[in-house]
Order: sequence, then structure tokens, then C-alpha cells
Amino acid sequence: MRNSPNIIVTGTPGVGKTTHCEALADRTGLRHLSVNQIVKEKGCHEGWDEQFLSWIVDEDKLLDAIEPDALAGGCIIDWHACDLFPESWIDLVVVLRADSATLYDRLAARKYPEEKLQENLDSEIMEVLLQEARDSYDAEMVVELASNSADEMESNVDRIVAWLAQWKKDNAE
Ligand code: DAT
Repeated sequence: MRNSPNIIVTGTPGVGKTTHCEALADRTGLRHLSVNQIVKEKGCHEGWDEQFLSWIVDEDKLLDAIEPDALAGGCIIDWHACDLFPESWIDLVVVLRADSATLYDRLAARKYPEEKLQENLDSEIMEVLLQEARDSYDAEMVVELASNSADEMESNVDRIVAWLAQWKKDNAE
């Protein structure tokens, strides 16, 4: 049994996953697992996809790479997908959301090519990640939070910190 929970922070690229995870790691001491970084550093991929400008992830290798951390607990898993992690590893799934105009500006600032930008905007509008989270985890584990402003981010982090304190109380031996 974990004595610290594992949290997934997911959502379309640009919604604020990394920013939230860094703030949460700072506030709580939980470890920020950036899946992008792990995929790159540990070679959990089958090469670079030139069309989608992203790694072609080898999910089995990725799961092997993060399993020791996940079993130890206390991880904040930062990725734009959530359906591959075993449900038994996870205690909370946070799906961040952003308005189209906000997301457009953030992805344009990253100089995403038009096609990739549009694809991500469509995915956000169609609630693809929210649906994936709801399909993969118990309804009560999935929380949808707006991430358009610094105030929203601050209140999201406060909320997750409060959830963590409650989890620790509920799971104290
Ligand atoms: P992700 O990791 O989901 O791709 P990010 O954390 O890198 O997203 O954030 C993308 C950009 O948007 C970055 O410049 C920080 C900014 N940002 C993210 N969340 C925000 C928020 N709630 N309020 C204001 N800016 C935000």
C-alpha cells in the first residue's frame, strides 16, 4: 500500500500540465514525472514522428520505466494521455481544460505548425482527454479543472493540496 498517492495531471498540450505539476511538486514534495522527458531520456520510443512532431511512444517500455516510482507512490504524472496507466497505480486524475482562444494563443506562442495547432484545438473542443479519463478511471477519481488564468491555477493547486491532506488522513495507518 502506498503511503503517498499518485496523481495524473492530463489534458491537451498547452492547458498547463507542466506549470501545475511544478507548482504542486513545490507545494507538496511529490515528485513530478514528466512523461515527455522520461520517454526522451530513457528511450521509451520507436523514433520521432515527423508529421505529428512527437515521439512514437513504446508504452510497454514507458510503463516499465515508471513502475518503480508508481509503486513507491508520491508521483505527479504529467502527460497528454492517461489510459495506459494501470488503474491500481492511480489515486486522482486531474483533467485541465482551457478555452479555445487561450489555448490557441499558448500553442501559437510555441510556434506549433497550423495543422498540429488545429488538431490540438479540436481535441480540446471535443473533450478527448476528459472522455479518455472518464472511460479509464472511476468517475469519483476524475476531476475537471479550468486552467485559463493564474487565479484558476492557484485555486486548482490549493484544491489538490487539500485533496492530498485528506487522502493522507484517510490512509493513515
Ligand atoms: P502543458 O504542459 O499542458 O503543455 P504548460 O504548463 O507548458 O502546458 O503551459 C503552456 C503555457 O501556458 C505556458 O507558457 C504557461 C501558460 N499557462 C499554463 N497554465 C496557465 C494558467 N492557468 N494561467 C496562465 N498561464 C498558464
